[in-house]
Amino acid sequence: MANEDFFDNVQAYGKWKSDLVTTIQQFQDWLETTGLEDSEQSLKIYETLQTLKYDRITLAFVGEFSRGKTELINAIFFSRYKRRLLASEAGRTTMCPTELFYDVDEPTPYMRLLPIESRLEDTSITEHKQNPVNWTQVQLNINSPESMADSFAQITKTKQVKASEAKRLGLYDIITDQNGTEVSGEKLVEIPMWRHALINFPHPFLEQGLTILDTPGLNSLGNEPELTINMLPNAQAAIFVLAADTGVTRSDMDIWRRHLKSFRRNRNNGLIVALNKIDTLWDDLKSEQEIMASIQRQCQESSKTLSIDINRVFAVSAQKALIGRVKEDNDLISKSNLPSLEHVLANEILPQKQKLVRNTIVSNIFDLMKSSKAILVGQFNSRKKSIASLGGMSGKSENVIQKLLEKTREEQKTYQKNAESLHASRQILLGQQKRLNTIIALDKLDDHISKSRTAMQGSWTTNGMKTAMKLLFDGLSGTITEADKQIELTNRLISSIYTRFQEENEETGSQIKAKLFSIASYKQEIELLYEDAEEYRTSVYSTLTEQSFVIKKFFISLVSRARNIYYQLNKDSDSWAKGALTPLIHQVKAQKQDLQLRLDQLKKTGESRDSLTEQVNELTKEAKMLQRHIIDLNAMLTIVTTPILSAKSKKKPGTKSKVKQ
Ligand SMILES: Nc1nc2c(ncn2[C@@H]2O[C@H](COP(=O)(O)OP(=O)(O)OP(=O)(O)O)[C@@H](O)[C@H]2O)c(=O)[nH]1
Ligand SMILES: [Mg+2]
Repeated sequence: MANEDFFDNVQAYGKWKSDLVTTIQQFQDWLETTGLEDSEQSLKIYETLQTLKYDRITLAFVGEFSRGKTELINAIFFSRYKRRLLASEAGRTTMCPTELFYDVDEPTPYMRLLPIESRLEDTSITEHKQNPVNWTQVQLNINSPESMADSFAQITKTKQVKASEAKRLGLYDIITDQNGTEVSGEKLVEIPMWRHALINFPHPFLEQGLTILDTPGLNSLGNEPELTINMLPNAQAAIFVLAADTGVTRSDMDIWRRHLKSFRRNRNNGLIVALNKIDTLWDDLKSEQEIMASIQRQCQESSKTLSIDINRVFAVSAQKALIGRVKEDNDLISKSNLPSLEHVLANEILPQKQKLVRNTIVSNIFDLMKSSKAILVGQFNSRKKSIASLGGMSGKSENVIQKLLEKTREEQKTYQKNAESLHASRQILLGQQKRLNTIIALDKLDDHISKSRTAMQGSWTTNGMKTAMKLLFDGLSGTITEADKQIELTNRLISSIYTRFQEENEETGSQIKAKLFSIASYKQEIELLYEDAEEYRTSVYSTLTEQSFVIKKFFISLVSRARNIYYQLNKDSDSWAKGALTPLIHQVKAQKQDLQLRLDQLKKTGESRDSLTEQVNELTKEAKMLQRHIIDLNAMLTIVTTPILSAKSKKKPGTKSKVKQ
C-alpha cells in the first residue's frame, strides 16, 4: 500500500503544468503565424512561463524536537528507498532547517550547507541562497541510498565551541551548568555545525514542484527569526507534529502559537496536526476498542487544546508506516493510519494551493487568448461581409462604387481620429504609471529602512526595535495610501478610455473589458507582516536576554519580506499598466487592416469587374485560414481552462479525462 493518492495528485499537478507550458508555447507560435505577436504579449508569456517553471509548493514540518517530523518525511516521501534516508533519532536530531526540492536549473543532485558562522553576517538566508559560493557543497549519489543517508547525516552534525563563541553567534543567551550557575566563557558547549541545508534531489514529488521544509525543535526555531518571519509564513501547507507519548506540552503550545500563526490566522487553511507515535499506545493486553478509544480521546484533547477541527487531527505512527512500507506489510501500514493523513494532504491541502496558481496563470493567459480571438473573429467576419458585398457588386455602376469608396475613406478618417485619441490616452496613462512607480520605488522603501536602522543605531534593544518597527511600518503604510490614490486615478482613466471605446465601437467594443488594479492584497500582506513581527518581537524578548543579536537577525528578515512585497507590487502594477490598453490597441490595429482591405477591394472592383471572382476566391481562402486559426486557438483555450485532475476526480468511474494526453 503505497501513498498512491498523494503521488497521483502531485503527478496530476505536474502534468497539468507541463501541458500548460506546451500550450503556452504553441500560443506563442500561433501569435507569430497570425501576425498578432507584439512585445508586451511576448513579455507576459515569458513571465507566465517563468512563473510556471519556478512555481513551488512548500510543505513545512513543524514541532518540538523528537516528535517524529523527520520520521514522517521518511515515511511519506522516501519509503521507496527501503531504508531511513534522513536521520531520525531519539533526542535532538535535525540541527538546522532543511529544504528538500528539485532545482530546475541544476539537474545534478547536491546538498548545500550554510556554515553556522554565517549568522555573524548581515545577510539573510534568502540572500545567501542566491550565492552558492557561501555554501559547502556535497555531491549526492542518488543510486546508493546508503551513501545518500551518509551525506544527509551532515544535517545532524554539531561541534564544540567555547561558550563565549556560542554566545557571540546568538545561540545561547546565558549558559548555565546543572546548578544554574553561569558557566565561564571558556567552557566548551555544543552548537549546530550548519545554519541551513538545501537538498536538490530528483525525487518525483520534488520534480513536480514540491518543497519539503524540515525544521528543528523550539530553541532552534526561535534562534532563526527568518524561519518565523519569512519561511513559515511563505509555506503553503504545514504539518504540526505532536507525539502521543508526551501529549501537548507547554513547549508544543509555544511553537503552535509563535510559529504557525500565519496558518491559524487563515482559519487553519493548509494546516494539519499529526498526533504521531500512536504505536506507543498499542498494548497487547488491551482490546482493539480500548486502544482506539484512548487514541480518539487524545485526538479530541489535542483538537480542543489547539482549537482546531478534529477532522484536521490525524493519529498516526510514522515509524510503523515506514517499517510497513519497507517490509511491504499492508496491515502495518493500514494500522499506522498514515494513508488517511496523506489522503487529506493530496486531496485538500495541495489542491488549495494548486487552485491559486492556476487562477493567476489561467487568468493571464486566458485574457491574452480571448483578446487575440476577438481580433481574428473580427477579421473573419469582415472577410465574410466582403464576400457577400462583392457578390452583389457585379452589376453595380461606377458611381455606386465611387460612393462606397468615399464612405470607406470617411470611416478611415474616423478610425484615424480614434487611433490618435487612443495614442494620447496611452501617453497620459504611462505618465500616471510613472508617478505610481515613483511612489512605490524600491529606493523609497530603502529610505524607510535606513531611517529605521538609524533609529536603532547603538540601541539594538527592545525599545530601539519597537521605535524602528513603528518608523518602518508608518513609512510603508504612508506609501501604500499614496499609491492607492494614484491607482484609483489610473483605474478611473482606464475605465473612461474603455467606455469611450465601447461607445465608438458598438460592434466589437462590448467584448473587451477593462482590467483594473487593486492594492488591497499588498496592503494586507504588509499588515500581516506587521502582525507577525509584533508577535515575534513581544515573544522573543521574554525568552532571550542576548537581544541585540536576535534583533539584528529579526530586522534583516523583516526587511527581506517587506522588500519582497514591494518588489512584487512594482512588478505587478507595471505589467498591469503596460498591458491595460493592449486589447484596445489590438482592436484598432485590426480595424485598420480591415479598412485597408475594403479599400483595396473597392479600388480593384472599380478598375475591372472581372477581378471580382478572383477577389472572392482570395477572400474565401483567407476566411478559411482564419477559421483554422480560430479552431486551433479554441483547442488551446480548452486546455488552459481544463481543471487539474486530482487523484480523487481521476478515480471517479466514468469520468472522461480532459487533459491532453
Ligand atoms: N514509537 C515511535 N517512535 C517514533 C515514531 N516516529 C518517530 N519516532 C522516533 O522518535 C525519535 C525522534 O524522531 P525524529 O523523526 O528524529 O523527530 P524530529 O521531530 O525530527 O526531531 P528533531 O529533528 O530533533 O526536531 C526517533 O527515535 C524516531 O525513531 C513513531 O511513530 N513511533
Ligand atoms: Mg528531525
